[in-house]
Amino acid sequence: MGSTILKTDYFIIETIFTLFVLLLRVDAVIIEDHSACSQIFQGRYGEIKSPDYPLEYPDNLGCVWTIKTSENFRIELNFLDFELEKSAECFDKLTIKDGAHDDAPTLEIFCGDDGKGKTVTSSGNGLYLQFLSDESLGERGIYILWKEIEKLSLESYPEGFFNEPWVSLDVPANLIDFDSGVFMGSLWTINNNYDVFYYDSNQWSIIPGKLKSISVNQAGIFGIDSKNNSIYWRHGISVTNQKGDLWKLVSKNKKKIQRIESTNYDYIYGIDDETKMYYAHVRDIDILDEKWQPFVINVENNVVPIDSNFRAMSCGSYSCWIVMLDGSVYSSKTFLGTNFNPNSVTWTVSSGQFKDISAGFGNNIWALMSNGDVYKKNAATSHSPMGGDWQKQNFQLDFIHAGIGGVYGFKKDKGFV
Ligand SMILES: [Ca+2]
Repeated sequence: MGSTILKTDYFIIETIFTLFVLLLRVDAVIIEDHSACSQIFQGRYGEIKSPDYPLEYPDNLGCVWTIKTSENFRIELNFLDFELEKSAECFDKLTIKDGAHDDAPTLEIFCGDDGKGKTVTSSGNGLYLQFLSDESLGERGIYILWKEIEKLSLESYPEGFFNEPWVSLDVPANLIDFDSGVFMGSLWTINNNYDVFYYDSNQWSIIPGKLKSISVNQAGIFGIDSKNNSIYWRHGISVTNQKGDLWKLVSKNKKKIQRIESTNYDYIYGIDDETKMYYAHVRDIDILDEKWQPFVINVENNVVPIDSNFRAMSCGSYSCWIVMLDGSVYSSKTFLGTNFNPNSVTWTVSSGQFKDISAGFGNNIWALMSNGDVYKKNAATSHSPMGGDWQKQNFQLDFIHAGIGGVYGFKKDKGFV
């Protein structure tokens, strides 16, 4: 009974917090003025959204977003969403300049859905973004997370970001699943009692609910109830509401999904109790049971498509990686992009004793072998989605995850970030 009362308390606290955030948001809407959509961003990280996002942005915009971070840092932009008017002529466009002023050199010009899923890095501590819309037709717009990253020489950069010394982090005991949040430093995890924990880059708090699998992407936090197998979702994530709204029941889980995964894009994946995998777009989350599509992959030199014996999967910025029950790995040879369809690309297989793979934002892919050995690939890009060769690392782990704030490794109850 004691634990039930505790749960209720958390629920009330969370409800009050949610109402408070809603009030703040209403205020923000009232003061919004589209003629003044330009903003200057400073600090260590933040988010940029086009006016009215995720609703259609207005016509005739000329927004300038300037980002300035500390000396000796660079800025990384992660494009969580990007949908502008579709036109070969770039009627609506985002121009990114490598410095905090208009006459800095142009890094990228994105229109249509060019920017979606992309990562853009500055060479210095300033960026200038100009978003222009013409006099007709809009789309959902732009949602970018930005963060400062350590400035390194270009020669060492592909190694650099994930090559810093491991930092020790206390974590709840007996973890069974783990994912990093959308915001830098935030973490979600569950233990072998199915308790849910959230880390806000400062301290752990317990979240109501009992889950056996958890996964986070920009569309929210997805969890599978440990008792009745239902799928729950927290959406409404923002800088002021990093834990998202309250859990919402979205599916009774007729497919009997046991492990849920989500990616940098708009898709979620589930592996059922017969090792078959399914995928769905997050816009269909409320009718998930009807919308799961079988995940079937066509492998080069192999006539029969693969439709089962899946153990784990991870999609990074450039490629997807699937670990099979026999320890081999399938990877997508071409960039899967935002209109994800696993049947539309060719997959290649590598044999081995893989236990798990994690491909997050950025150019690196991390693999954990069943004996605890850790391997890393560098230099994955949209032109070379699979990156370079696997390189053995000089440490062993029980669990690994590449996320937005870095790479997280665990050895028994000891956590490292
Ligand atoms: Ca337009």
